[in-house]
Amino acid sequence: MYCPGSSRTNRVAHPTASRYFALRDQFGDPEMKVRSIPTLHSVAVPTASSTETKPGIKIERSVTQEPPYKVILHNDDYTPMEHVVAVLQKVIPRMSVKRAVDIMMEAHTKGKAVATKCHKELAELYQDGLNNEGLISTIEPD
Ligand code: TYC
Repeated sequence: MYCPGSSRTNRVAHPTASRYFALRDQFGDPEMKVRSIPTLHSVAVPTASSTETKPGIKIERSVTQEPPYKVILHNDDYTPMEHVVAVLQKVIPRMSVKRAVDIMMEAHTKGKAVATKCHKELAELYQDGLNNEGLISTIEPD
């Protein structure tokens, strides 16, 4: 959601947040694109668009050729589980408590878990966000 000047969006204080906003200004809001396009990897720079017409409604869709990346969360022996869940929710948009708990438990029991999949630049942003909050994450091509 683009809300210029909104008090909810601090554009300078947090390095991860300000990089997010810079990317969003450059490419548009990835959250909006996910909502409007029902494909998994459609959060990057639109490289094509199509216009579909239903009675009285025009739907513009964009698609991307960006290759998908996995953001992988790694277990550690010291971070409290509640912190892991809170950080996942803070850093990754639309992360529900249930999904965050599932990801945290998978990392806890198996050593690692895929936190999300997205295009490379966004994956790097999420990796930085998780690691800056004390978690261990890596990215790799899907
Ligand atoms: N293993 C941690 C604990 O027992 C919890 C934890 C889960 C830490 C997942 C990191 O990615 C992680 N407190």
